[in-house]
Amino acid sequence: MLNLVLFGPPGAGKGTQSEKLIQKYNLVHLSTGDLLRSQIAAGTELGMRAKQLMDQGLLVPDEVVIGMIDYKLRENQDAAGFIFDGFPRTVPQAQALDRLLAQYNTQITTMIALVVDDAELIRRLLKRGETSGRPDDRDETTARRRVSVYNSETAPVADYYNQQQKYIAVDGIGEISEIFELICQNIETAVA
Ligand code: B4P
Repeated sequence: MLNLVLFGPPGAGKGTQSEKLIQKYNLVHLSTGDLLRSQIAAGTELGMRAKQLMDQGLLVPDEVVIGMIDYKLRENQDAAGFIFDGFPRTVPQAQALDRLLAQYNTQITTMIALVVDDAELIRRLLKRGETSGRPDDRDETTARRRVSVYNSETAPVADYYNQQQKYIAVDGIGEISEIFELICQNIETAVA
């Protein structure tokens, strides 16, 4: 089973690269951002609570996203593997993911971290905001807050996987197709 964590700051290209990876490796795509936006679109109570935090560029509570991933893993027990996009975003989420996967006698194969500098991230988020309609992309203050939340709450997740010797950094600046090739080369080295 191939279980990938695609990691990186907001706007690093996790969603962009995930779309390509799921096709190549036949993986189930679990994006907590997409799952939360579906809850918002459906107008659920969970979605309404998440929206207040997401619109400000803040993280949704761990138990909410862990519960969503737990549900999706149970729903997809026949999958060839998973790509976790935007999850885990905190160390407790990473620990919970290990526990959840252990229930299915599997584990994370590798974590690919997309490395992009803050100025480029802000530029991409604001550019996406011109067309996405996403409230969290709408202004520079919110975009900067998201990058700052990443640096304080999410960056330590890289150490968690580094300690397990599963951390691989990939330069996330350049052509989307070139970055994809680099990611694939690293995955193939990791599973060889
Ligand atoms: P997410 O939906 O995960 O979104 P993201 O971090 O904004 O973006 P991503 O890295 O996927 O960027 P993309 O490919 O789109 O999170 C949204 C919010 O949900 C969070 O802030 C949080 O509130 C909440 N949330 C989600 N998961 C959570 C969790 N686990 N715990 C708690 N809260 C959680 O790329 C961005 C832009 O760059 C696009 O326009 C793209 O076209 C462009 N781009 C991509 N690659 C490029 C390249 N190589 N060159 C130039 N542009 C590129």
